[in-house]
Amino acid sequence: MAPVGVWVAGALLALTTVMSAAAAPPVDTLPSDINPAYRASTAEADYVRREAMIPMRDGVKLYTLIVMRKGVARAPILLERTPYGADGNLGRTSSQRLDQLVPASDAPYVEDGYIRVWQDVRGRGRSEGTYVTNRPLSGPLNPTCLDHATDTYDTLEWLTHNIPETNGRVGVIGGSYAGFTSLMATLSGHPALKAAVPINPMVDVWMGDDWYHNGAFRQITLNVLPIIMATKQRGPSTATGAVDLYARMLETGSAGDYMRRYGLDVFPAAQRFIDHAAYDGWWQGQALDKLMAARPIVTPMLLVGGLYDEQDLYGAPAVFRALHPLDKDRRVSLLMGPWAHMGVNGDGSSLGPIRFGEDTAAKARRDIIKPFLDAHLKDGGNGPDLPPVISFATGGGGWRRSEEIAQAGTALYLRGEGRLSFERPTAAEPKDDYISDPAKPVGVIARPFFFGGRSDSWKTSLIADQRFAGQRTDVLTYVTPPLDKAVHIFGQPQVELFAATTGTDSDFVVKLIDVYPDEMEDPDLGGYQLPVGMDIFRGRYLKALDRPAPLTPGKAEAYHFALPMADHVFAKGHRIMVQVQSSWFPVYDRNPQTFVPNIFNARPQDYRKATQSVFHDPVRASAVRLPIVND
Ligand code: PG9
Repeated sequence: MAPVGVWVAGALLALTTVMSAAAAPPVDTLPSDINPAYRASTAEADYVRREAMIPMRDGVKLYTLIVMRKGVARAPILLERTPYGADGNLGRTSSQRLDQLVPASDAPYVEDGYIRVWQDVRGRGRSEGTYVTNRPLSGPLNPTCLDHATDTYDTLEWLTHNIPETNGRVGVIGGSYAGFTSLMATLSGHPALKAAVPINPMVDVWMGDDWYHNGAFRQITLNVLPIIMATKQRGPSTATGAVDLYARMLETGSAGDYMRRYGLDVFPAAQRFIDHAAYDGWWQGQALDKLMAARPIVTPMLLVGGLYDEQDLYGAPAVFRALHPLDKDRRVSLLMGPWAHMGVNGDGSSLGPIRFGEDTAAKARRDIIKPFLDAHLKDGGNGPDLPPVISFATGGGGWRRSEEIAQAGTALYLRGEGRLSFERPTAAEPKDDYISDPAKPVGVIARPFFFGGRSDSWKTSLIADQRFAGQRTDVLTYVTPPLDKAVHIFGQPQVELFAATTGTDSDFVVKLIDVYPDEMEDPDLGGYQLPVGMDIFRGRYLKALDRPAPLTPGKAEAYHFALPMADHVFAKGHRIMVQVQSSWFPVYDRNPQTFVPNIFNARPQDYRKATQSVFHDPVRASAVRLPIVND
């Protein structure tokens, strides 16, 4: 039993505590151990780091990070305007060496005395102002006089007058969204802009980049929305957990249901996807290839595309196709490599199980991209006189320099008994049918489909072995005999599909595939069915891309659409395959196969089976036209 005195002291302390709590809150008087004066770079750092809030013409200031090796002079500037956080570009490692801090693909530039600049676009990161996703050019879709072209102009004006180490020559570079801002920069008209390297740029997000392909909605991209729209800083992707999105999206329903389930419908951009499901003025007015073709080609440009870009497969070739015929001064070149999205900045030795015999990305960065920038940005730079197209042919073709991209002139016909032939059908052949069931959509890859993280499925989805699909009864397969000589295609194959459905809406997916021999040096490649070009067309837009209309049940219609640009050699002994199917999940939302006003709001009962028919007869000769080149 404690002495009475202790009890009394305890009672007094408790009383004091109660009284003092009633009187005033406690104060933490300990000194802080945090010192914001800390700077990672010390006197031994080999670089200079500056930050600027650059004023735009409306007074909004954009956060701009400027780094360069100590001692540079008459240095070119390489600018990137990003929504993903400018100040995140000095964090590759923790070092006093600039070439160790910047992204690996930027090390050669800073090592070679470039001034590297990253800027948060208006309204993102540490920049002021209003963020508008892919802010349209000033004009019918943007009544302000403020866009990425004007922000670039004002930025270049400031950089060339406030960085004494510069030689006054600026290049812009960047990928994906920053590829979009790089293209917008070429419309700025600033005289200091001497070169642009748009990498996997977003160009037309309805025809073939991020959000739709020929009207089929790329719901998988919805997972990106919180990253760039939830806060000014880079946010997380959609909070689904690490799950098989094939299952999760299937159980959820329509793409609109997915938006609503995960709160993505709060974003104005998400609502715009629903409101502008067709190729209306909203999307047509932002088609950057067309906008650029309507303006003079002033800035030398090296467009970089990936043959296996799971996100922006369309953009770079589309801009090239639009500008090349107008490019009298040979200012525009296209570089295509066997890369997934942004793969040119990584290791280009392989993609999935496919190996390319060299690090194609390192070669492109070292021997093509940097010499292009050196020539246009360094004092006394000249050349290189790049050809219009530089491309790496998969299938063993290697690098090639070309004046033109080939036209798709050679028809490969779908024939009876699953044959594929260069011979057009001359006699009647029965149509081929399959039952398309929206409850069991064909996967983009064999399940599971993970988004992001270490098991990311998206990155290699365009190079995935297609044997999983060919086994399904709702996928039609047509294949040639083993080739007696190599067939090299270099351009966009053209689909000419004669098809009917018992439904009133339908998607058709056509896939051009290289079938490897059963026995290969690398057993993993034995019998591999390598996609060479694949795409989808949403039937409701058959008559007009801007006005959906129901299909007539049972009526054979001609579906004509392009497959993505390919540069591929079907080697001797390989076979060429075409697959036809009516879903491509979970990357694309399902077509309910009954015509509804807006598929984003399709109800469970709208999703119905349909019997699809593919015709291959003398009149309705379904085919894929190949852009064959003679090496
Ligand atoms: N093209 C990608 C993207 C941007 C914005 C919305 C959706 C996708 C990207 O920039 O990575």
